[in-house]
Amino acid sequence: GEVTIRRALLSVSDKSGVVELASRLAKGGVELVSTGGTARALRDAGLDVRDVSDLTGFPEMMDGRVKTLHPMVHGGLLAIRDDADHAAAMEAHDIGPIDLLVCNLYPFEETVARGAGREEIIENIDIGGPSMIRSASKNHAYVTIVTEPSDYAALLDEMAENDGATTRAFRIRMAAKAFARTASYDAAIANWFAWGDAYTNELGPDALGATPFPAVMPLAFQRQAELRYGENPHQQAAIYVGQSAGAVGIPQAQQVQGKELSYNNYNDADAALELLSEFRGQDPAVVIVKHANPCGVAQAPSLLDAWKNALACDSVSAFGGIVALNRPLDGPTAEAICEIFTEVVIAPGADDAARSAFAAKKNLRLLLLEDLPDPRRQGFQLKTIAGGLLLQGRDNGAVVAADCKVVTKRAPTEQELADCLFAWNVARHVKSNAIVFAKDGATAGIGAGQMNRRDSARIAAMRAREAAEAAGWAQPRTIGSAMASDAFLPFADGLQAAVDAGATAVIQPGGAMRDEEVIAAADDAGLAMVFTGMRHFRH
Ligand code: 93A
Repeated sequence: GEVTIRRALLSVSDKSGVVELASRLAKGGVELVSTGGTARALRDAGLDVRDVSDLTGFPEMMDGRVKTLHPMVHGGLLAIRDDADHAAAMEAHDIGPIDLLVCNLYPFEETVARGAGREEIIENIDIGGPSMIRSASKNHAYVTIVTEPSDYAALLDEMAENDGATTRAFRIRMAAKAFARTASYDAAIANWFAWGDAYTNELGPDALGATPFPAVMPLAFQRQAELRYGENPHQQAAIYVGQSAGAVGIPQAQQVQGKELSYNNYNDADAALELLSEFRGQDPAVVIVKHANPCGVAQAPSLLDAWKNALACDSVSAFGGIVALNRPLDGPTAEAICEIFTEVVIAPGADDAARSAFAAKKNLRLLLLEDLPDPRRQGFQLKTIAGGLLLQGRDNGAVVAADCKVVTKRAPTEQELADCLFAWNVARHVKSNAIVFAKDGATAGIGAGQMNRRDSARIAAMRAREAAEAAGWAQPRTIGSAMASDAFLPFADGLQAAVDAGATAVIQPGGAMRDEEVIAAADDAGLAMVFTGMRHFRH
């Protein structure tokens, strides 16, 4: 079980903590062998180090591409110590055992992330390091592998507790970690070839076979945190982050105050951020999300008014919601938000007055995220199903005024068209079947997640009526509003729902068998209707 460490090979790109580790090893009588840069760092600190080139009898060559790829290294890592044949081979070739490998890799992921050129990226594909890590990990019966500076302390503790040796349990734990590291490293490389390089090199993605979906999907995500629990308390959960350059999302946000984000918080906050990103660079906008669906969205000249209008849409559902704003928070808006129970607030910044307003709400999580993600960015969405994975490109399709085809006798007024597009941009972020009424840059009623479109429309209209009662308005805001439907209205009854609610304009994809009937019903009621030609299912 226990193996005493007598000789260590250190070869690290990230040199943090390596001098401290090596001196502690040397003090314990461990012989140090090292590659060029690492050896230099150790020597500079006054340590006695043997060069790997001395061990192999070959110089490090070809710009360092070949330095440790040698039987003197891999024999020393892979030999089964108590196998007679292996021992004989070691004896015959004068191969000394290597008991500890400390190795971390050329920074491939970081090189890609900072937008380096192709040649530099290729040069940062580490070959010798992963080879050694795999050799050492395979032979964990005898060899200890450490791939992260954050594990140096654990290694030293382990050796201190075991008289300079490591236990089998420790070596297995470290080997598991090491193989996960080489797997994620190779996944990052494969991802870059498939989805990075393929789109920028002179051959283009067709060189890979004209599909953006590789035959085997490599995933390279790092665990950022373990979460208290999943969607329900009896489910375990964790959050992982990818390595893509310039990623902007909830995992990248700075948390200023409040408890740790829960699984549901991440999911809801992401939904809020994705919807808010539709208002990137536009007038002040506020999004309130509950259970991954918006329950109020508004845009106004002031952030405070946007908040009030968003809240007025459905103040019942907003309780315990997630609020996302596209402008730095000011004191009055923060105070207004504090009047109702809110789980998470996301904003690009918060002034002192806003921060002190929130400080009184210990549990409220305040997240700052300077940039909003580009709503039209490319990307992939992944979903697990029993026995498999579904992968699709993210829904980055966009509809602008020029795409809207007027199909009724009456064309929408400028205000109606603006409300149509506002409702449309919200509807695409509502779980299907989605119906959204909007007026004057604010949602008036939202119907989400129903199995038929007419029910979604009824719920949206009912919400608007209840909001009017709660606010003491003379009439619901659906009167004179625009209605958006995320997919085509299959029957005239969906259109009738808009008429009943008092809407004067409708935006929908069109393309149903009974479009003619739906258009006729709109004309009969004097409604203006536009077709987008694009639908936005979201389940
Ligand atoms: O270029 S390599 O793929 N060829 C090798 O033979 C090799 N051996 C170790 N890269 C190689 N390494 C890597 O060099 C290690 O994984 C480590 O990241 C780095 C340490 O180099 P230095 O000690 O010169 O800074």
